[in-house]
Amino acid sequence: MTKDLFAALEPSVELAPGLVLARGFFDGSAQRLLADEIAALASVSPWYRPRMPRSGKPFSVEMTNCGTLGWVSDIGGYRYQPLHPVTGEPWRPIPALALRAWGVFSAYPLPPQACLVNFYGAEARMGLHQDADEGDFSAPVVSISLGDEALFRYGGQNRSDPTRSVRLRSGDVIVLGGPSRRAFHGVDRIFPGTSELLQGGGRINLTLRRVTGRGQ
Ligand SMILES: O=C(O)CCC(=O)C(=O)O
Ligand SMILES: [Mn+2]
Repeated sequence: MTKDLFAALEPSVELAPGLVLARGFFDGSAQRLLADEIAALASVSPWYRPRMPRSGKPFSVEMTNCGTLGWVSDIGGYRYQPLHPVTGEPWRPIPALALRAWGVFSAYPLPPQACLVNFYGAEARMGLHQDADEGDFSAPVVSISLGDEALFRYGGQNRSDPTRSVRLRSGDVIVLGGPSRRAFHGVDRIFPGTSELLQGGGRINLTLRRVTGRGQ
């Protein structure tokens, strides 16, 4: 499997300082394995629809997590927590294939603690935001795309900075590190029917994160 995985690897492109796109990092068989692992984990840590802090407005994406901590959002705010907000059970371990991407791209000595898993149906999107709820910005965020293609928008450290867009495909990995660790980013739309990986269509995105600093 290792050989297959790396056979598909194209050179990474630095879209902006610290913002790296590794096209096709996961080949078809690795994508299949990872999608099956996500389906298995979602059967015990089910998808739920988070809500915006204060307004309580539902997200258009559904979420679950794996790892020791999961990112959740509800009327009370954003936070990381060790238990699924609906079942009250601990999150499942992060799949080994996802950890492999962290090992290749993070340049960080410790494993990720959190892996947020987003599901985008045909109409789902994610507004421009920063990943800023973590205690250590020296670790990057490593993001894996599976299923339908997505229009990913990225900008600078300020919401008003100019943005550019790139179309992400199944198997691509994006790394938000260094000067781009807190770059604004979001998903404007997905392109239904562009992948047959997920039964019923849609897109899954996994983001691997370090939540606490090295000494914590
Ligand atoms: O779906 C994506 O590609 C990005 C997801 C994201 O930015 C997040 O979950 O914080
Ligand atoms: Mn994000």
